Amino acid sequence: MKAYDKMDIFNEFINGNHRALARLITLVENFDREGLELLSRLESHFSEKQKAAAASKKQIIIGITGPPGSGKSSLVDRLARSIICDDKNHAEGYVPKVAVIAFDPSSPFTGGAILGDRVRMANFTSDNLYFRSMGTRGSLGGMSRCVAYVLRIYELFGFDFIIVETVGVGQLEIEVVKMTDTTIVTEVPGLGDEIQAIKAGIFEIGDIFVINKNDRPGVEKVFCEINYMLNLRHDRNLQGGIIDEWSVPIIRTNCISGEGVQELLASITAHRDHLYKENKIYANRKARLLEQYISFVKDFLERNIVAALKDDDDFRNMIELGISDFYSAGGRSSFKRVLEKITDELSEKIKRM
Ligand SMILES: Nc1nc2c(ncn2[C@@H]2O[C@H](COP(=O)(O)OP(=O)(O)OP(=O)(O)O)[C@@H](O)[C@H]2O)c(=O)[nH]1
Ligand SMILES: [Mg+2]
Repeated sequence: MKAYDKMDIFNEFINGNHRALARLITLVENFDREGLELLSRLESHFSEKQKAAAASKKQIIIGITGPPGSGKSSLVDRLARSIICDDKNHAEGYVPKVAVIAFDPSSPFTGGAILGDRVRMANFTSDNLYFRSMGTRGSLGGMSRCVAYVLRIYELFGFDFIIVETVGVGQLEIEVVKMTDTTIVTEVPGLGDEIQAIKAGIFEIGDIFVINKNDRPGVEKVFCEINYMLNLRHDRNLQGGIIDEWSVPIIRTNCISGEGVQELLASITAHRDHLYKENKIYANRKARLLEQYISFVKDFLERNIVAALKDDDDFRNMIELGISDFYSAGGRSSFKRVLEKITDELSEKIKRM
């Protein structure tokens, strides 16, 4: 790959070059200082212009989450294909741009198609599609921060549909879902009695439910279970006063035949229009920004404090001496000194940021 210098990435990014986009993401993924500076410059470059453009294009971030193997990647592939290739999804001949970020480098679906740091979807590639896969190594804070950056880069690049596919179940999934405008929860028949999303704690935030693999037996049972849970959720929301007139659809899909995919896309655009109509999209974005700051601060403080603690001679000495009782006056005063010292170090570091 041609080496891009900083200036090139900036200009090429503005010109819509996918390789500049890829370079910037790689830099930011590594928390490279230059990459972050570039991102800041892009933020100022785009600010007002980009906000206006995003609003007129109704840019949206979609999260797809659900149990392993439920067909998330297959759905993303189908959706991207439909958005880009199907004339009926093009207003006034405009072909929307789609960007995907996925966490499944080991998935059989995308596996084997790894090209450098990019993974293409096995079935579908297009100039209007950008696909990026991410490893699942590193701390939760670091990873969610990384996702937040990549989403922001996608927004700045001007993609219309930004899709995040999460892995299995867990904390990262919830963190990621909090960063999206529309959350799609996938379920499949035959996984057992319990709806998987309840276990993961994401049922409450699903905007659209999908029952994929509708070619398999047991679809109606899953439908009834989701429907029942949604009614409970609705009742709770009524009591709690959070009334949202969005009625959560449950869509049956089949990724082998493509059945239901158009209906899913229609629900996605309906939810997008709903968010824009009520100006909820901006409230979402503010909430996302808040989460991003909190996640940044947590990650920053944790990393620095833990490193400074482990490095501190007085602290190590306390451990050596076995001062376990840091509630007692003796332990407390030496521990207090350690904390004061590392706080000073940290504030020096912040000044240099
Ligand atoms: N029968 C049937 N198989 C499907 C359908 N959709 C996807 N599959 C298959 O299910 C398997 C898993 O699909 P993926 O799209 O990789 O599922 P995923 O949720 O992305 O999986 P992970 O990312 O590993 O969690 C693949 O072999 C797909 O071909 C469907 O509608 N019907
Ligand atoms: Mg997948």
